[in-house]
Amino acid sequence: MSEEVLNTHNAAILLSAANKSHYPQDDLPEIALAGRSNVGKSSFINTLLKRKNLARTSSKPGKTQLLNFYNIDDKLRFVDVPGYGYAKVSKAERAKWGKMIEEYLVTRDNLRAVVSLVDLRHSPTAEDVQMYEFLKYYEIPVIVVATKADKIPRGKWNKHESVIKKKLDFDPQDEFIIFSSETKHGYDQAWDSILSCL
Ligand SMILES: Nc1nc2c(ncn2[C@@H]2O[C@H](COP(=O)(O)OP(=O)(O)OP(=O)(O)O)[C@@H](O)[C@H]2O)c(=O)[nH]1
Ligand SMILES: [Mg+2]
Repeated sequence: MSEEVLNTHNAAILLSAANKSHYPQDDLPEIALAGRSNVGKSSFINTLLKRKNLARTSSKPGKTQLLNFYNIDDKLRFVDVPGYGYAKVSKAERAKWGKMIEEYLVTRDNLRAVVSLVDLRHSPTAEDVQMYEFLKYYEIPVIVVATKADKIPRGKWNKHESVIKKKLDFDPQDEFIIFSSETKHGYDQAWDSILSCL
């Protein structure tokens, strides 16, 4: 369990970066959070760190514009990646976003795994599929977290999981976690998977 390995209370935002020149320069392992805007990336970080508002969450999508690096007990970092798929974003902004994410995912030696968040309620979007394919192509370890599980009855979880896996062409070697930031369902499994990637 996480508490034996890391003091998760000792967590704080370290810096925000738009490009490589701003990334922290050391060799601490990093876990990045990727997913559609509003899927619950920041909430996932807050839940894992048992904090209400360390990573800023909002009901207004498209808020996180930079890569936000969170230091966890000087042993690990979470990197909150701005969400994709927000409609009210210009073509130019979208291209800039793509470059920023790609630069981080492809060149960052510290990166140990990407937590790819999808919404358990819905079939993955084209961009969700694209992100998963991208990670597989670059052989970046990926943990798929299907969140907002509290919003559908437990009896339907399996069916929704199957739909998501099918659409993603999910690799059975990867971890798939049903999660809720509301109920904390999946908390232990999420920490176990993350720690096993370090
Ligand atoms: N019911 C429920 N609501 C959630 C859950 N996770 C996140 N939310 C809500 O969904 C909204 C968006 O959550 P965020 O964590 O800000 O999403 P994000 O992926 O960081 O969004 P961007 O930073 O815009 O990309 C907020 O209103 C959260 O409270 C969950 O597991 N269950
Ligand atoms: Mg966010």
